[in-house]
Amino acid sequence: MAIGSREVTNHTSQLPTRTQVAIIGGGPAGTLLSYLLHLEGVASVVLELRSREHVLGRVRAGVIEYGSAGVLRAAGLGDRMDGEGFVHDGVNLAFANKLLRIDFGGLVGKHVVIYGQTQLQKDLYDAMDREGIALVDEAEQIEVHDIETTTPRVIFDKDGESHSLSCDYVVGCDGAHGTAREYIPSTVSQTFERLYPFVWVGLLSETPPVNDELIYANHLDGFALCSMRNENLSRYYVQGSAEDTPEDWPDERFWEALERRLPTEAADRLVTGPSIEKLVTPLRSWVSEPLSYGRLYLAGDAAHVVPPTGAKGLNLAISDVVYLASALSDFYTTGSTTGLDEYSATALSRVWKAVRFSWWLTALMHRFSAEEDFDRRLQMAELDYLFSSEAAQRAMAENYVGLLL
Ligand code: RFL
Ligand code: PHB
Repeated sequence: MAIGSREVTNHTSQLPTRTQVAIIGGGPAGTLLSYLLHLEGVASVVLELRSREHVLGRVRAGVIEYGSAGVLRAAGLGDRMDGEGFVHDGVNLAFANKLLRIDFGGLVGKHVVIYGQTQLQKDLYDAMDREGIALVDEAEQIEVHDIETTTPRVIFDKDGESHSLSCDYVVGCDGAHGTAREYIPSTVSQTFERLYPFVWVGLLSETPPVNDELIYANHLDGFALCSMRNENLSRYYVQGSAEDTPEDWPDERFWEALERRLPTEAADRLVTGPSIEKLVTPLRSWVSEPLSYGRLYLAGDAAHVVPPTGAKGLNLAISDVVYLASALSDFYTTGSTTGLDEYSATALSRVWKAVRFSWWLTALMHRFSAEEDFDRRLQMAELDYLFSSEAAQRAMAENYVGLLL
């Protein structure tokens, strides 16, 4: 069978040829969507470019918002998160050698859960396997066809043969470097972007965390963040220059920079050790609108990227797919497309609030090289205001634990 210019070579394989929802990308957005759809009785197939080992090897997010944790529990995916994750009732901001604790519990009566994205991804794969939900890994050369019709199809290569999957809907969950969004015509789609002139250098080490809650530090040398995965696994980040590579940050340089940027009371407790992982990640805010076109929908990093400062990326992926699963389930149970028609606007309204919060926290906590005295004074005034105003702290707490879904 020829589709476009491509020949579908395999007619006999065990791979599915028809489903209700074809999902491109098997990260948290794609796999959670497939699982939520399964709970609603909707069939899907996930097509993932990489191997499972590769996906599980990516060290990424660590903070699960209050509402996201609720979604995972309601879906029956919360057991290991609740057993092995850490509930954090607050977060700390450091400035001028002082620590300010933002007390989530006291200010907004909520918390976040510290649980690695890698662990959540493993839980999602396990749940899919248990329920027999189809995931095709190492699916290459994915092309999407006929999204302007009611019978779209996706073709892809697996083990050197081309396959065709026909479906009712296609969802692009293929992350920031994916291609699904390119099927939305440029006459329709618009992107909004803000680049930041620095990177985060991240280090993972088998050492006890310096603090039992996260610390975000503003220092004249640059930003620093202390996070964790468990009692003996620390995750630290320091701000580096835009052109830095991991080789520019040998362990000694990293630890020295981190120690200097923390308030003395924390720095004195810092336990250093060899890094077991080091990464450099650029910071940007980026949104592609709209999130749908014809029968193609976008969710997660495929549609929007935020700087990690607010810990929002994974949480936005979760809220997008919650909206989308509910809209698709409505369609299959009642025939109504209202939820699907409104998906883009509904999701974008939440996305932009997280874009704003991540931008605000990034601007507040980093050292901008071209920073003028005026901008630095503004940063200091805002931090001073946060340190002294309960109203300002409540607004920060409300955003950090996550706005309502
Ligand atoms: P992912 O996780 O990138 O998954 C996309 C999947 O699609 C696959 N793919 C394709 N598959 C088929 N065909 C193609 N052509 C494909 N192209 C790509 C990829 O292999 C991949 O498996 O996107 P998703 O699912 O939308 O999830 C988004 C989150 O991963 C991301 O937002 C977070 O990791 C961001 N993030 C954080 N988010 C938080 O909520 N809290 C945090 O504390 C937090 N910390 C972070 C972070 C991201 C970081 N980095 C490295 C960017 C810390 C860091 C350092
Ligand atoms: C992490 O633990 O990796 C982490 C925590 C908070 C952030 C970003 C990353 O804002």
